[in-house]
Amino acid sequence: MREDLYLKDFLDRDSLRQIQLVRLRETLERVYERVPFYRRSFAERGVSPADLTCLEDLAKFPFTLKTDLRDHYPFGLFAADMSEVVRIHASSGTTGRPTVVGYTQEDIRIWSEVMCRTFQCIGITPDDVVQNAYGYGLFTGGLGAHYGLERLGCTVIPMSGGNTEKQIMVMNDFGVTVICSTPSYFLFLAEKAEEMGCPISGTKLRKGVFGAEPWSEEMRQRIESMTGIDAYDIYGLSEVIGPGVSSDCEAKCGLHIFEDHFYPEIIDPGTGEVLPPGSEGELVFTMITKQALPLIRYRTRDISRLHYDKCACGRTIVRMDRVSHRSDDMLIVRGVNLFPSQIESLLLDIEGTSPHYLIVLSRTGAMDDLEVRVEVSPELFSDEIRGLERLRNTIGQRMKELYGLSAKVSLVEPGSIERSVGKAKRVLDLRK
Ligand code: DLL
Repeated sequence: MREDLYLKDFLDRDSLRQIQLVRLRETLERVYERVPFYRRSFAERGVSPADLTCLEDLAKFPFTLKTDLRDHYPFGLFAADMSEVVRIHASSGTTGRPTVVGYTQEDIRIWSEVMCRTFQCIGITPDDVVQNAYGYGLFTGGLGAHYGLERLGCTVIPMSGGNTEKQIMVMNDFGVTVICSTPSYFLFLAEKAEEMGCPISGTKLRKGVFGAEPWSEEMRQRIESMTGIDAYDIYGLSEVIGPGVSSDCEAKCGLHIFEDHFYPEIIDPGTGEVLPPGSEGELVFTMITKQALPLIRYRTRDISRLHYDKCACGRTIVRMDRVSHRSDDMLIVRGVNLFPSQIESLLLDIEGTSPHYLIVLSRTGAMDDLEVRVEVSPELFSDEIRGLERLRNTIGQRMKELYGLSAKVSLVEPGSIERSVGKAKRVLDLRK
């Protein structure tokens, strides 16, 4: 146990707010002095760091968008000299240039601290043998988790993603007790382990640290019942630090934000107005201790809620709801707004489906076509045709009842939907 780091999650809220205010002021001054973009955007808003007298004053300051990072590609928003920058990571968007982020030595120290606190939240100890199957490389998952695990004192196995058969061999032979990966990759791994005749339930694995992509509560339950492990959600994004922004605790009732480093707000994505605690809206973060790339009011596009009441685990730091969708992943099908996560919850609530699915959108003339492709369980697939017919009708009916949409439901063979080693692709939109 890293008592020194652990205690930071239990500060009384007044002291925490005091710390946040001091750090926020220092950060505003830092970017104002060092980053021409911020000097300009503050001036356009008619504000300067001196206008911050309390935390709520942050609402007067302008937002930072992903496009601002792209426009200043690669290092234009850095607030540290390149001689102080010791690491670069990048996240590849779907189009164009990647978003580039940088870290000083101190940033790396803080990143390992928040990752260490993440693992402590989940109940991982130095006795654990941890298989880190997040990708090592420009993606922040691999190295981010790695440094945190070492700081905690665990035995880390730096597997990275892919090479699934070897992952299963290592898991068995090295007595792995914890795995870190995307939830979709873990499902793939569990399936492969079953095929190889060494199911996860027969290993020492007890906990999974899953994140980097949206996954539903229904998916958590499926993973836990299929494999017998405890599944935890961790959240983060490269622009803020990587993984280590927030984490489930053992009470599993929201993710604790390490708010002595990342100051959160929830805004109305339409108007930009700050919403009161408990409201659903877009998460915005200001990094109050980062040196190389402290972004002010960064708009994540991730939708969540903040809860300031004390958690059952005793932690006082704020909790956020799991991110089930982003403001920009909403599908509009024949005028109906729908998120992929809603389809995931619907599918996994029905017996006989497997957690592998794909949403395919296409167009015939002016009409949108929605196809929900889902793998069925092997037992059902080899069953008589009537069972499949019943399942297809149930899914179709629920789609109509819950979302008012008719969809073509395709029940496909186990293993036929493409598996990913990193973030899963759940939507294929052929309309564009
Ligand atoms: O995915 C960092 C990370 C690595 C988080 C490992 C957790 C574990 P990016 O590649 O920059 O960084 O992607 C960030 O992924 O804005 C969310 O939309 C999504 N995301 C990350 N974690 C979760 C999660 C990493 N637990 C983007 N639930 C974010 C839902 C998540 N979405």
